[in-house]
Amino acid sequence: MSETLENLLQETRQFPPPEALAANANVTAAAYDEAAADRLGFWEQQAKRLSWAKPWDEVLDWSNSPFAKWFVGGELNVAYNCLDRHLAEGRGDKVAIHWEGEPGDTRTITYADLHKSVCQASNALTNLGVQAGDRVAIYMPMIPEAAVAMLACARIGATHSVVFGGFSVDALSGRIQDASAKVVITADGGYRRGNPSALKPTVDEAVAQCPTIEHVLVVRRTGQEVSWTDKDVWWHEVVDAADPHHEAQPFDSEHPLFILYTSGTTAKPKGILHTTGGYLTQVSYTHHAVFDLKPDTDVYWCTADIGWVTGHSYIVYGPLSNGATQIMYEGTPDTPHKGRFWELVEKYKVTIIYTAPTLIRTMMKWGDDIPAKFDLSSLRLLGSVGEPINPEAWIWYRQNIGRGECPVVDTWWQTETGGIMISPLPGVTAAKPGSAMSPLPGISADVVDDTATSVPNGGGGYLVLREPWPSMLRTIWGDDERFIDTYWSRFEGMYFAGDGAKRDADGHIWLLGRVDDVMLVSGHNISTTEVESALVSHPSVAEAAVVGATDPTTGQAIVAFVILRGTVEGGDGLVKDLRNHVAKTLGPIAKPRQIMLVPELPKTRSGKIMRRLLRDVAENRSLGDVTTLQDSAVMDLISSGMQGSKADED
Ligand code: 6R9
Repeated sequence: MSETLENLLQETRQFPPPEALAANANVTAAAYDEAAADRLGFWEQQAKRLSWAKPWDEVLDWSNSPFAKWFVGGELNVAYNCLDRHLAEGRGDKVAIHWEGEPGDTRTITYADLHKSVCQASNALTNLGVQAGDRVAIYMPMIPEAAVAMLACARIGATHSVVFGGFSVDALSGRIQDASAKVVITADGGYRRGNPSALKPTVDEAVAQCPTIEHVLVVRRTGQEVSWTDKDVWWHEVVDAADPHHEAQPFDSEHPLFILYTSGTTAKPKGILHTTGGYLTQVSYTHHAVFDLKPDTDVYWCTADIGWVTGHSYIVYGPLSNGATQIMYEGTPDTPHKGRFWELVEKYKVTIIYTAPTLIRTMMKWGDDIPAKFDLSSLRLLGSVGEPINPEAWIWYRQNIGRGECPVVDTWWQTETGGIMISPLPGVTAAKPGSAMSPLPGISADVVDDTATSVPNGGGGYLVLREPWPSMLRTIWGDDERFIDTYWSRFEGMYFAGDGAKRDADGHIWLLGRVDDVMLVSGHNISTTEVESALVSHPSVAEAAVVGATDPTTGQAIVAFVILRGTVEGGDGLVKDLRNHVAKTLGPIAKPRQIMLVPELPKTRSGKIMRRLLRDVAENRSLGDVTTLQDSAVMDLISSGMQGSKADED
């Protein structure tokens, strides 16, 4: 990307917080002032929301940057903070998790129940020879035992590495080997799309390539037949029989809590390392601040999988440290019907939901009539994470899920940042649809140009973080050099996130997608996000992905892949209409050369659009690696459609 990113999309709608929410908000505008006046003092205040066995001597040691130490010398136990503390305060009978299996089986788990299971699992892991500092791989469906396994590791100081339950043998064995894990915790399988989906065979194959694994701890979920080796032990035999008493030992604030791998598209996955005190401080505070959680009355639901950072920070550690009551759902949103999510909101009277733009756009495609069938009146706050949310999807979410009343918080962060960094505060911010708005109190985010100079309002460039933050990654597991090269070498003294962003006329931040995806059309840098948002603002469009394809006259030309809303019919007339709509919304420079109407888009398993594959299609190349794709058949569908279409030039 050269100097700046073009700033094409204008959005003037703005939605102030509901008065009642603002009047009772957990966090008010004063937090911005306090943090601005004394950033470290502010984070110290937030750390005090937790229970520490030993206080820290120093808030931040940045002398060996970019290797940070937060709350230096302090000691705490993460599981104690998520469980024992609530029991000690008389909240043992409060529901921690309303779990719903895909087939409709349910479990209600109180904080006392969860504490007991975690203590038993801690003792069982200790009996299997796991000690503080050892690594444990977790490869599980979305069942309560996944959270129990993570918390048990945290409790005994073992570092967990959760691997998404849909990943392949190679992905699992590569991650086990990289971290030299000693134990894998898994299940026979889980339910997905109405059927049991096996996990154990993948683990068996992976473990055969991983000599460091001493034991495999297996939860029985589906009852599928499994083959058994002498390393395997059943969870119901060793955990359920274990002593329910376990004294949590405090660990150093910088003790490694977990490794989570981010899969770049081609390179070897990076093992992002998070530690104890700073991580818990920030995820706990941001969950309290951004979701305005009232633990006594709210029913919170984050729809992410535990295999992603969102599941770590906003299913397990943030909500449980705050004593939340939450929903955990095993399956897919369309099983057995497309209203399953809204049925669950109605059933459990969910008040706060946190989901991804991909899901919101899928719901738009399925049609407004589906959520309209359910009573969603319990909802009071809606969150979004994972990709830029197009303004029209934001509005759809607020109108159709939030009755036109609920604030929407668009939260920007990454596996590497550990917790939310840029987001509205629901009781303070008058949010604009499509904007993550402002850095949270205590966070120094900026948008800079090529020379690391802040861009003025109205300009676009690179999103950077200028100051360290408590839940920042500490390194890439086993590769400090790569940590420095990847994140700290593009701009001197700053963390570069890899995302493009712009600042609007009021200084609010808009995420514009990965800088690798930025298109260069006749000398203009155009963000994929803005063109996609312009397409989604057409009433016929539910979802869009755009890429820059090599073009003899303009350098790159914009090629768009579009999914229509439920009942809309495609055709040449519509395609022409869409191209004109983009030109009208963003200017002629952004008019797509070509628009393909497609039934699906290629997405990663966490729901992010894989533009790389679409670029291959648009440039008629053979497809690269598709193993991280959610559904590889999608690409065949798109490629075959593409061959039949001619470049549709003006
Ligand atoms: C939490 C998570 C991180 C990347 C990030 C950015 C994109 C996430 C976003 C967003 C625009 C938001 N991203 N949230 N883009 N607006 N609210 O998703 O972590 O899986 O590591 O992905 O996701 O591109 O850099 P992770």
